[in-house]
Amino acid sequence: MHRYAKSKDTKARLAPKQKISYEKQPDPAITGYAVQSLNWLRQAEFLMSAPKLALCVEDTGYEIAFAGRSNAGKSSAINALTNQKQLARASKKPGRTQMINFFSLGNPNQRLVDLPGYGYAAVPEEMKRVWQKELENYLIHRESLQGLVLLMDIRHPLQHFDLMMLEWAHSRKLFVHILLTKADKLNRGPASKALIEVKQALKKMKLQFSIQLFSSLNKQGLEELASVMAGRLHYILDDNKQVIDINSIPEASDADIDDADDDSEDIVESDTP
Ligand SMILES: Nc1nc2c(ncn2[C@@H]2O[C@H](COP(=O)(O)OP(=O)(O)OP(=O)(O)O)[C@@H](O)[C@H]2O)c(=O)[nH]1
Ligand SMILES: [Mg+2]
Repeated sequence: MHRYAKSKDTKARLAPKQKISYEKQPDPAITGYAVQSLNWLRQAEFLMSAPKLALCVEDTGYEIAFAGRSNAGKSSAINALTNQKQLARASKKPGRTQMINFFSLGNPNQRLVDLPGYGYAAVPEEMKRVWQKELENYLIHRESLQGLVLLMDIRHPLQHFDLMMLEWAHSRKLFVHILLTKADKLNRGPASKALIEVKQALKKMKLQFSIQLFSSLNKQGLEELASVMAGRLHYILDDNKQVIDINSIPEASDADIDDADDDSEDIVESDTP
């Protein structure tokens, strides 16, 4: 036993020293589209707040609304996503967002919407009734609404109002992407477990919406959310946006065409061993 321990020690001493790198490696799952989408969302600017549907910005173009229970982290998620500290008003006090808040994304026809939370018990009954009615009106009648980002605290997912919202969205074929927020409140293992459990519960209820972990605090899940949203908002990558006016391209002379052929031959030759 003693001899073995000694030889193991010697072995360790003789082994070549390996340099351990602690540099964060880029996640291969993060695509160029996700990165560009995130950059695009960072252009967000406050447009207006409306207390009711009739006073909202013109119902044209595309918008995505952040919905969920009061205090789930909707306003914080919008701030994290847009990399702006106070774009949407977040607060420890539930019931902070009391209007329908619009943010434009580079142009007024692509928008983010921060909705008041539902299910906050401490709001007076009458006020709650009016809010819920306006929220309902918005969800039912808003034509530019392309879908919801539905936030649920990872520690209390699928509460009564969440289920009502999901059932309703499913019945109307409204797109929903779910965020399990405040994922930083759990360690990585329990957070992954919670994600699996919610996925299974949704599957059982035949509510097959996309879902991810998210933390505004740790900036976890921003790229994934950005690419889902950009897709729904019809965002086109800048490269594809370049419109080429065919008439502005001069006709090529015969000499140009000869040269071009020569170039292509060069490339083929250099690639061939
Ligand atoms: N640890 C942690 N706290 C968060 C996170 N997101 C939000 N919070 C906190 O949760 C509280 C509520 O956040 P808000 O973003 O105001 O929640 P909301 O859903 O907009 O709430 P309402 O406007 O009332 O509907 C605040 O104290 C935030 O700091 C997160 O990812 N991690
Ligand atoms: Mg809010």
